[in-house]
Amino acid sequence: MTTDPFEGMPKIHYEGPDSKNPLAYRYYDADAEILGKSMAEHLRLAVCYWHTFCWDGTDTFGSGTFARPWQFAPVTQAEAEQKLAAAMGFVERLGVPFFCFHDTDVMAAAETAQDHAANFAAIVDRIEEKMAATGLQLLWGTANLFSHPRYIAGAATNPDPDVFAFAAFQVRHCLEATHRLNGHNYVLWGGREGYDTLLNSDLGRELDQMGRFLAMVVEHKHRIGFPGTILIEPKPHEPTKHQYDHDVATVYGFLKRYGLENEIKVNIEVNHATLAGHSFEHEVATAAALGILGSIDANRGDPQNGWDTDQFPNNAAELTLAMYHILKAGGLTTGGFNFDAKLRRQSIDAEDLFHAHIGGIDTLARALRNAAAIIEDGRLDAAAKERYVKWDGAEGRAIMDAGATLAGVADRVTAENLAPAPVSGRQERLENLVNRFV
Ligand code: XLS
Ligand code: NI
Ligand code: NI
Repeated sequence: MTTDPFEGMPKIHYEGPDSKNPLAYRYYDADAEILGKSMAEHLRLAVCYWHTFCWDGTDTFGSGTFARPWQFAPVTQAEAEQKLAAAMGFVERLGVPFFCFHDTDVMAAAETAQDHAANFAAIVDRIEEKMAATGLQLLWGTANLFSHPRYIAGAATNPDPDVFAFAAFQVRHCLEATHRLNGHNYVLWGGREGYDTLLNSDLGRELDQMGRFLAMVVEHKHRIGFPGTILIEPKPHEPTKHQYDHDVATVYGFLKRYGLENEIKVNIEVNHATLAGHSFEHEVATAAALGILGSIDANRGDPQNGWDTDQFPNNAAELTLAMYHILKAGGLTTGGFNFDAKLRRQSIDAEDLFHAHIGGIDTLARALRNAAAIIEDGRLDAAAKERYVKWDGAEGRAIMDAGATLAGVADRVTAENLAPAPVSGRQERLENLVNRFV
């Protein structure tokens, strides 16, 4: 069996917007400079292991449809190595710098803790060699704390402390491996950290368990000297009825409560934002305002379907405002854009993997170009600033001053006969302005 299932597939290059070649970028020009940084530095693109190299097309109603020889859960070390070769061959051809994985995506199957540690360590050695040979980098690692039946009732929030311990075991190994592989971040998505019914769940106790777990992860990060960022990935539900890391604002409240707001940031996934009833740009703007913007899982939902369809992004207009907020926040630092996205089940050709990623990358690149043009134009930012101009003046500063009192502020209303007049929010005018750039 060949170790390179993409033999014959070309390396993907930028050919510009007029190119008719479906296997070329039309907007993503890695070295092109946008607002003082290359597109590659802005986007920090990553391919994910789980959807792109593990999921075989299985859905609730049917079995796998992808006859890709390397696309199955690896049972043996040889299979794990075959998958690794396929994965790195693909990422290299796309010309993106990063990849992401769950521990269980990359390693040979394991039932016991001993086997888990041994099998994971064996493949991490190979990953390290591959990274050295190819120059590819790890955007983030994460432990799968939701697929194995032991996590049926959650990991850290499980009623059984032995399951908490098992989760600690997996995260310890995965965090240490991520450190060894110079990963830029470590992600925690609380897949089953929530409940199916409140009839059997002690919500307060489970939140305390989760707070404890995260504090331990942070303590271990410092103990081993991992310089990357710890990220929580919010999602409102699925597979649970309710997930505790519901959305960015909920995560921030949780971090505050457990004193972790300066230690942990968020990995925002587009489809999770929309499942929570928010726009993606709302989640980005909220994280930026709270100082916890970390990284992005790029994908999209289906407006008619209420689940995490994880499709590849294909609408640059829709992503432009989110990109605008990311740029205004100073960009992603240790984070990047990871394609947590999967093909549709009928996209059975290996070549379909290329089209999906090329389309997603070009969509992000186009949104980045649009957002940069809006910033260079300056009118949108000026309009928003103009609305608050009085807050920078004497009246606003007097209110924000720590010594200001309700009575003192109130007295000014009568003393100065205040009669503030409403001002237009000019929403349609601003919408038209944005539409000039998308
Ligand atoms: C699932 C999540 C998951 C995380 C990593 O909905 O998006 O894929 O990104 O565990
Ligand atoms: Ni995700
Ligand atoms: Ni998701």
